[in-house]
Amino acid sequence: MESDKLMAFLEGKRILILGVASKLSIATGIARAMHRQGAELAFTYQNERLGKRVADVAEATGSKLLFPCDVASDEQIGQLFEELGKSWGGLDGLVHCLAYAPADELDGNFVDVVTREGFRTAHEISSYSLAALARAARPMMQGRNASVLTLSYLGALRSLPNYNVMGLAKASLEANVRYLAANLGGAPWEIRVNAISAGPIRTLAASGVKNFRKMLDCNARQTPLGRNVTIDEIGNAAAFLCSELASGISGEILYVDGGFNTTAMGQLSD
Ligand code: NAD
Ligand code: 0WE
Repeated sequence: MESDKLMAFLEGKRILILGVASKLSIATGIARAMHRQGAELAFTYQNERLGKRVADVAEATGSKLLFPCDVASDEQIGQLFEELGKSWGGLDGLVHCLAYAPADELDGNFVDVVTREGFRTAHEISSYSLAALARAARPMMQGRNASVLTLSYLGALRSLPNYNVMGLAKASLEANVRYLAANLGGAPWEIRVNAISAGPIRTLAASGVKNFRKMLDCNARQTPLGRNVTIDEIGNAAAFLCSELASGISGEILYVDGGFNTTAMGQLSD
């Protein structure tokens, strides 16, 4: 117990987490890891349907701060920080763990299924929202070595079946990280902005995807670690990036994928 205490590296930090939808969410793994490191947490939920499950995760991580926020709404983004400001004077971390494209955009050849409307929605929810949230949070995050973190995927850089317009939105999200890092790094803001590019994990968002089981098996076999990563492993890397241990890191995309992105030809099977 004593040694746990010595190791806690988010003690005294207040961190807002967006994107919990279930106990399997990557945001849930991040919340648990940050809680273990002594952070104080607040959460948002997209709608009332998800509110109960977010409340369970909040309770398990010692938090009573829950706010609605659908990132499609400028009003809800503004309201979120107005309400959060009533409990917390400052904010040390913002964790953006959400993405959305209409389901029919993620099934078939990109060139056949992409639409103007699906493209707009995917980019608005999955990338634009990071800039909108960072701008709204900026006054609360100013001058305290705060950090913004988002979640990306290798489909930003490589094409793969069915990921389609989400790949374009993740490419935009990664550029978004670099521009926000450039704008918010210096005085008076001193805010770091980074992304974790996670390997595939079975979550609610993934369960809607055709053949996801097959993809997970194929991915595990081609990964240097020989297995897929867990939400707790993403959580530990996220806790590090939002801590003083990462004070020199900004504009970075950190791969937490068991090494998958570093290989070619995978493993030869006989
Ligand atoms: P998840 O379904 O648990 O979480 C997705 C979240 O997005 C949900 O909480 C949902 O409420 C939220 N969301 C969607 N539209 C929203 C909106 N308009 N307003 C507010 N919230 C909204 O799935 P997950 O896999 O944990 O996804 C979290 C992040 O991780 C996403 O950015 C995803 O792209 C990324 N990611 C996932 C994987 C994977 O394989 N699961 C791999 C790499 C990156
Ligand atoms: O970013 C993601 C998932 C993003 C996602 C998933 C859905 C499914 C349900 C965004 N929008 C929706 N909309 C829905 O209606 N991942 C990295 C996980 C993922 O999703 C894939 C993948 C992988 C990996 C979709 C196709 C191919 C691979």
